[in-house]
Amino acid sequence: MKEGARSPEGSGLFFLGSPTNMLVGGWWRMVKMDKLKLMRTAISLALRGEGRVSPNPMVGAVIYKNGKIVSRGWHHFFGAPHAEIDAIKKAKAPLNGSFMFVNLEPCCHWGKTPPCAPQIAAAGIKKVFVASRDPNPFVNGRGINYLRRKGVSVEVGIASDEARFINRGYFSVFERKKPWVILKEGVSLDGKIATKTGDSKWITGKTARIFAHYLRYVSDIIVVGGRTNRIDKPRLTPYLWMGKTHPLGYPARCVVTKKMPKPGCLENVDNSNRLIFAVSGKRPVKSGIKNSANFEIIRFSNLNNLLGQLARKGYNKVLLEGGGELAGSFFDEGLVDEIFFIYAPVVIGGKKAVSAVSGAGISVLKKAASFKNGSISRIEDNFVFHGLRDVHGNY
Ligand code: AOF
Ligand code: ZN
Repeated sequence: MKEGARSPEGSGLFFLGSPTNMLVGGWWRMVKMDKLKLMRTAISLALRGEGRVSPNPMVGAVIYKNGKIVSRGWHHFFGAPHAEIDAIKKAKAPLNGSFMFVNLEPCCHWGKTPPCAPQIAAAGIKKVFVASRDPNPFVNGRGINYLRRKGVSVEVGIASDEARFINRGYFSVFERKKPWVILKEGVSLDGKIATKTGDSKWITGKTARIFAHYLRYVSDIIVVGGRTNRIDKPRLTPYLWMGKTHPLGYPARCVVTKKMPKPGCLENVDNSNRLIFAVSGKRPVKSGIKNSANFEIIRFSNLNNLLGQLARKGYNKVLLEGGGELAGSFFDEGLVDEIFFIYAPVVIGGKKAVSAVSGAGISVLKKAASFKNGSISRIEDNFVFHGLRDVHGNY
């Protein structure tokens, strides 16, 4: 099958095992192996690492033998064994002649952990189904070639769109040299994020806010504008979401501002999540605050340049959380990839009330940022619009 193509449902016809197997296991095991379903199982295992593996990708692996799944593995957290090794280690019986389904090409390089491909070959796995190549230049095709050289067949491309989507931040950093940018807005029906006096707590309901914290949890860095930071003093941590912590203290936080931070304006530096002040302009840093393990001041020339710096620091997925100026600037530069607009059933009104998106805006409608694959879901009284910018072909 062509790399990158979707596989049709149940396309794999495999005759598994010997006649004895047929008698022991039932005739149905001989009939077909549903490759798409097995790959989707691998993808759902990968998602168990959500919020804990970045900047690594989420990876899941299924081992299938004699018509059934004999082991399941995933990359649990950053620095932990890779999915394939987790699955191989958990298997209770020899794996010779088995099939592996994994959503990312097995690696063949030494990172924090040893390479997976040699261990797959050594386990006697006969064929590996890979959803997508690993864009990491240390891997990118070499894992597949290694396996083939060792006599393991490899088929690439099953559910590749789904596999790329779950790791869209990871793919974005390698392919576009910038993180994937998600904008989250909690808005009134008339598109306001605060009243004319600046009152903004809270527009959306409690459960919708828990969902917003889930979005924080699965992001690598949360970005806000300087004004929002000064006025709202948001903690920018997923404190409403009860997920296990990330070994590197993700999500980090980033305040994008024109003003150098002054000592005393850093209420939110006092916890373990890293805080970056990104100050526009190139002049050398003079702020009276020293960089530390948890705090850093960086300079940037434009937002694209800022995103490049964040990608190089290991942040694959950026969550923008306001205010309207910041969201507007990202739209003006065409840098928003995905949005979650959470609408509360209220109207705020007022010319001076703060809009969700300001910036320069556009002058003709055909230039409006539009979204594809939009979906609407309901959280209690709130409605969430989720969409991807329609410029993306492949995520
Ligand atoms: C896999 N399976 O489960 C993952 C892979 O520092 P390390 O050893 O954790 O290696 C990180 C790199 O390994 C990462 O950048 C990506 O290329 C690959 N991730 N590969 O075969 C996995 N997490
Ligand atoms: Zn690996």
